[in-house]
Amino acid sequence: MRPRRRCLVPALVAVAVAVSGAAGCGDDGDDVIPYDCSTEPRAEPFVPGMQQVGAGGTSFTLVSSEPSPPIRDDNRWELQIGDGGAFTGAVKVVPFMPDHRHGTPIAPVVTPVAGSPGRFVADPVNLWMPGLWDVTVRATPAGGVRDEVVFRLCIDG
Ligand SMILES: [Cu+2]
Repeated sequence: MRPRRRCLVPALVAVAVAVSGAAGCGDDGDDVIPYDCSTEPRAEPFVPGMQQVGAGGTSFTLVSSEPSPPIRDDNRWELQIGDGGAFTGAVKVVPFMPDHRHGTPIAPVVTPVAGSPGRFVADPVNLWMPGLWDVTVRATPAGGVRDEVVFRLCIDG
């Protein structure tokens, strides 16, 4: 089901509005376009420790979210790449709204957790609009082949 839109703003304009912080369509706290995740069959329910395996065989675990479940706005995610703690390399997190064809104006900063191989923190995961989000987690091991998964989550609002 596609969300009802109270106003039709091209995605780029909506992102620009979000970046500028100006009140506008869907940006003002009192004027959020509502979205009922209980009627969204495409999303996976958020569960701490939820895991997916990429086409290349790499496991991706969404260990935790703060807040939990993720909310509309900034979230801090902890991720585990690989099972054996052997992963070293680069991790990228890319949130995207497939229904609206836009991402997020604030790129998550992904930082390895010292002393915990394969463990990363992504902050902020800025899910700024209620609705369906595809959050791609992409891992490129040092000297290896890139693998990725998509966590498809619904943000109530
Ligand atoms: Cu959107």
